[in-house]
Amino acid sequence: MKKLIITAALTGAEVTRDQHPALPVSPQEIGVAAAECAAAGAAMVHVHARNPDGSPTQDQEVYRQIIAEVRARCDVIVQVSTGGAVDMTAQERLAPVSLKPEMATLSMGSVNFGDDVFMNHPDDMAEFAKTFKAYGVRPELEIFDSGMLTTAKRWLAKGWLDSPAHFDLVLGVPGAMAGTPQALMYLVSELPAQSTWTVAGIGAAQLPLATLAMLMGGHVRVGFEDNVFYRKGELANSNAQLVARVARIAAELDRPLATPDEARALLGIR
Ligand code: KMH
Ligand code: ZN
Repeated sequence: MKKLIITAALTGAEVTRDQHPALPVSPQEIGVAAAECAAAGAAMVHVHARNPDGSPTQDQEVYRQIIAEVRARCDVIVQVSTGGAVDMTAQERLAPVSLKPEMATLSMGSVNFGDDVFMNHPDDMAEFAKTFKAYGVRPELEIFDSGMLTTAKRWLAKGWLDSPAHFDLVLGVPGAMAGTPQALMYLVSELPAQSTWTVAGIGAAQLPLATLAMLMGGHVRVGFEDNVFYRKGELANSNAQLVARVARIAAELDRPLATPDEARALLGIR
């Protein structure tokens, strides 16, 4: 059966300690959370950096510390964010790529993001894609809406992105594509052949879309960045608790979990 890559999106840029008191914020807390998620079955962590006051930052030094704290504890793939937060400049967002992380996110277009706009000007995206290539960083293409997939396909055809690509289908952001099975099935039907993909369902969409993705042969992202609840009205204890639930369902669905090295092979990470 096809191995399942679980990604834990540990912190994000928007979630606050008011929303979840156990949100990992410091590099050390992120390292500890990553190790707990690895023990629960995650092969990858998606990380965002924060300042000591909890505000989001793309400071390279903080990312360097995060990667070191994770590496000191476990062998999961560390995927850094270049999405950052909505008010950051493109140059700011790109900073952690020069650390040559194994993987980084690359958003494929602009979208309303709650009450804000997540801007990804084509010129900035082209600069991101060039920089990823220069540093040998494998991109995960973030798809928040269907037009972004059309753009990704154009860029793959031009050679601005390498094939086969790996996609993250982010569904349920207010202002973007809905967190529904229909939306997931449509996007998957439009993916280029040979692509790999994962789904990040936001809020209440996390568990149903994760389960559907496992059935469809895709991979799964869970974690506090996308959802802090275990079920309606009940906070999850930890990121690892959300990973462990997916791992249990995966066992029932005959999707053995990929180790970090198996995930590297599946995703074409050198
Ligand atoms: N914080 C969002 C505006 C990513 O990590 O690449 C963008 C985001 C995507 O989180
Ligand atoms: Zn993110």
